[in-house]
Amino acid sequence: MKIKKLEVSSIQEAIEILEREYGENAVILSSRVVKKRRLGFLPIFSKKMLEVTIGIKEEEDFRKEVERERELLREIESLKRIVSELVSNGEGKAQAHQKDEQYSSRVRRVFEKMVLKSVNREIAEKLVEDACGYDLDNRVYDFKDEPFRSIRESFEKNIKIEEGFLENPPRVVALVGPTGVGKTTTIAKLAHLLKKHTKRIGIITLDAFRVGAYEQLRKYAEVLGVPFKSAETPKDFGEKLLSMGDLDVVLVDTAGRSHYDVVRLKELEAFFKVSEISTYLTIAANLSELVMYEAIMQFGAFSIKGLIFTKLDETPCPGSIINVAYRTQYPILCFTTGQILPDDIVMANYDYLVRLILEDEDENRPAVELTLS
Ligand SMILES: Nc1nc2c(ncn2[C@@H]2O[C@H](COP(=O)(O)OP(=O)(O)OP(=O)(O)O)[C@@H](O)[C@H]2O)c(=O)[nH]1
Ligand SMILES: [Mg+2]
Repeated sequence: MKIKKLEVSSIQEAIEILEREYGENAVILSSRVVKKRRLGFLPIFSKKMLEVTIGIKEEEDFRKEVERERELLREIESLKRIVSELVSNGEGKAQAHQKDEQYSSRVRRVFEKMVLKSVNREIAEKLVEDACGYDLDNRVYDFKDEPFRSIRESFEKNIKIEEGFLENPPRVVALVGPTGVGKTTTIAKLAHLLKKHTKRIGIITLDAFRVGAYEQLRKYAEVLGVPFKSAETPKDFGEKLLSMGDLDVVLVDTAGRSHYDVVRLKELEAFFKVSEISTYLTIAANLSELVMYEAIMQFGAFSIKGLIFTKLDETPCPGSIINVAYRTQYPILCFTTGQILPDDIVMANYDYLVRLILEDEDENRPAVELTLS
């Protein structure tokens, strides 16, 4: 990719030049405000301009891009199917199911609980099916073992969890995701846990423009006594990563991007080309499931390694977590359960996941008639 700098008065102007002169062949990599002297020899009368760094793609980039876009299209197609399933799932509820009587009453109760917690009916059915075996004496399908253990076994088969992260973390870990989902807070919580596991860590923020966001993490890094840096351009980022080369793990915080803001997402993508980075998509559990899939589609360009679900304390329907993890087969790294630093975090594990779905936090909720379908 060839790099070129443009001096413009607004980002809009840069986008217009890009579209006019390079069409699809160029992307914005970074931008910064610079002062230009109107009279070269006088320091006054300076004017603020925007210096925009653009990357112009070459043939090799195109080949990779086409491959990536194809991959993305395949993912979009599969996600579209999921969305239409989601929409039609409501209709399916009315259908009686012949299999109903084939299951023991305790299996049906577990199934009902899953659906109440928003696990998709078909996924819930698959999860209970994998937890059951045929009981010849009673002529029904029943759990192979005690219910909790059987469901746990089925979760192990159907849902991926990233294990061993604290003991053996990737070298560079970045959190991306929509605005305000809790990326910065989660970085701070992970930093604390990694430190407890005697890892030598550093933190880099790519969100240096917003003073509040920068200060929030800087102070926390200071409390933990870990090196903290910010990077404003991909090149700068590469250098900062190199300067932290002797550490076990570098945590990278990114500014929240609306997943609808394609230009800013492209900008962020440029940072992720400087090194091998394990990228985790952070999603708030209280978002609607459709918005979760939209975020997965848009951030898909980052080669997502795994998922982080935040704000579990703010949703009565954690079933969406199961649905998303089952359908995407991305491993879950961790959950966050509140605003308190550093405690409100749980590294993903199957026991926790099963409790999340099967435990009643509100036994007084009126019972809802559901059948196993
Ligand atoms: N209830 C609850 N609030 C959380 C949780 N995690 C983060 N928050 C809150 O969510 C708000 C946003 O958190 P941040 O960590 O700044 O989110 P962010 O994704 O870094 O935000 P941007 O950088 O602006 O995109 C803050 O008020 C956090 O305290 C959680 O697990 N539960
Ligand atoms: Mg943040």
